[in-house]
Amino acid sequence: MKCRVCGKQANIRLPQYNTALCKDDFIGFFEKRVLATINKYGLMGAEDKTLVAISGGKDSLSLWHLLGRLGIPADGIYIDLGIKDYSAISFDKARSAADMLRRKLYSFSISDAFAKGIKDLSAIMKRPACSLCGMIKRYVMNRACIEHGYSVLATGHNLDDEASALLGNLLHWKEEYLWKKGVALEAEGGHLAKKVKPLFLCSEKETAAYAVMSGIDYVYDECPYSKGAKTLTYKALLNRVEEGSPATKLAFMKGYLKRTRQDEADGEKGQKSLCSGCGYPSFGEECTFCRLVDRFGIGRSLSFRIYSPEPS
Ligand code: Q46
Ligand code: ZN
Repeated sequence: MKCRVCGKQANIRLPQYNTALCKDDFIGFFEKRVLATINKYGLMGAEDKTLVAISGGKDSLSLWHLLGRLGIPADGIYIDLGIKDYSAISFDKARSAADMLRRKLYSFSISDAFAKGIKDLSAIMKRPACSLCGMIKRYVMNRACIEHGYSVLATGHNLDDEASALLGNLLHWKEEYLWKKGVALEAEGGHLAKKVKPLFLCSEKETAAYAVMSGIDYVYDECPYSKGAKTLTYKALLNRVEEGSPATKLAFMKGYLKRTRQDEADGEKGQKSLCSGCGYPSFGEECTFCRLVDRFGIGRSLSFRIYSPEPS
């Protein structure tokens, strides 16, 4: 198998593009495609200040690294879920990336804030760990953006994440979420930072290959609570379809983006009010995060640790 660009031995086969590439040409190809997504969908511009959601895994660290290579300055934010070894190792990887990129890393610890890790917190709240974790992460990261002057929050969601989530929403006809899975969600009235997904059209396999070929040191283990998640079943299903018909996932999500109706994605904006506790958008009198902190009798101000690598 030869590299389509230089004719040397290829390191990766990409049936969805009907091509095979060597390491260097694959890295260039991947970066160009992400840049094309950023430009095509106007994800971030020179005037933006970007914060990247870092989990310590391949997607988020690849994204952070790649933005650096593209000359797009971005700091990182890490949420410590209080899952013993997994959280400690993940934070380590995030900090090493901050050192390498010479960028700031904000962190927020659930255990410090609530004196409980996500598992105990979910048991007390009688809410699945992932649902609670998602709510806390969305809230805390958005607040970090607003309080620290970042206009854009970039996440490492990849094609497989998005396609499996969309399939799940379609299978269960969750119409309220159907049009909210786009590549960007615009900012709102000084309360919500813009959310973007630059890896939206890159598969999990490509992102993993980019991380390995670029020498990015990431945490290999998945979060222990991801096991058994329905999205994994949908991912496996889509991969089987993809094996027989390469590029199906890409066509599925490109078709979705063409049909995304911003008015529907924005539909909820008008229905939201502002939380009486924190002033951030909420569906009720008080937002879910404020109800959570109230339950634990802790204050509403959030404390972030900021890790700033020494300038080189
Ligand atoms: S939601 Fe669930 Fe993930 Fe949170 S508890 Fe782990 S698996 S990290 S994206
Ligand atoms: Zn609130």
